Amino acid sequence: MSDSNELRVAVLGVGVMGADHVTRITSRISGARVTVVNDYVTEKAEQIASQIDGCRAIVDPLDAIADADVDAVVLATPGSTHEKQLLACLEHGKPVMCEKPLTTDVATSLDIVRREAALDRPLIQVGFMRRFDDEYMRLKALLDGGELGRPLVMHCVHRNAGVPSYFDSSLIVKDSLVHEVDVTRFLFDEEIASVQIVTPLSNPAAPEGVIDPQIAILRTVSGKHVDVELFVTTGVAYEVRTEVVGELGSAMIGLDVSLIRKSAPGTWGGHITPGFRERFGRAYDTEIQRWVDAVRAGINIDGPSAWDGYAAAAVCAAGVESLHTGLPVDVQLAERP
Ligand code: ISE
Repeated sequence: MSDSNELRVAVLGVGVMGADHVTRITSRISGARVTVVNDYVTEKAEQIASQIDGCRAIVDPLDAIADADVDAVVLATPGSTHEKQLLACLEHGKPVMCEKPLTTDVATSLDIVRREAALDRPLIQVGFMRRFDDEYMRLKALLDGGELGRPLVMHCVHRNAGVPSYFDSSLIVKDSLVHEVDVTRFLFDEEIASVQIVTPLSNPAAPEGVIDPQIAILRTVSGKHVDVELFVTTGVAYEVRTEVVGELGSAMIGLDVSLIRKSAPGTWGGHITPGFRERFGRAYDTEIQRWVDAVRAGINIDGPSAWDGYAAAAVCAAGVESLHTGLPVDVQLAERP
């Protein structure tokens, strides 16, 4: 760490999420500063570095990880590059906050889990930000407190106004459903045993060949049922709702109820958050602040681990298989190291 005891962070990938993290660390997070940025669009990295005191752009991501001015790494690069970059972080002993996915397939995710397990302490945290959202934290506390009795069923809605042009049907599982996969594991503290993807009539506004909406049905090991409506081309706004039904009652979050306005002629209503950065902005702040604090304290992670990233990948792989067959598919999970 630097003389000022501030954590010196490299942010790799300064597209939408990475640039957001640079702003977050520079202006809202205490105890950390961005000393290195990297992006395959080198001009973008240089332009961002030029706006931050003491920050440099480094062209090669592996050089950025190894750099002597870097104590810890935020990975917001495309998922296909994560495996190599995570291995470099493990090799150099640098704590890393890795945006999902851990890697793009189950085998390489498991390999990362095993390699990390061979070290004396964890280095990898995975960016499932919903665990840091106030509403999800309150729901978790309610469930853990036992006031709803045993949870039996969860209904979820996950809608996006639109998605990038590279999105295909399987990314709706791997990039969108993955959040409800993690939420299920987080709220219920158990693994998911099987996944089924049901495909209703497709939205005519969805790009050619993209099956949207999709309904995911998850069954946990103890038999809890979770259903998720995934609809990523609504053209409306960002909607993420979660309702848990337990033996003694139910609880719902994500109603977007902030200011309700009533006005002539006889209308009332409010605003829906446009996208995930607005809806989960505070959760991202909490996630990064807690990660910075954990790294500075030498604990390195305070949130979802590499195992959580691997388990989510295993569930999504079963989901993609079910997308092709329409049948429930059992999740294959390795022994936890
Ligand atoms: C995106 O990558 C996210 O993480 C968003 O939270 C999710 O709503 C969206 O569907 C994903 O593509």
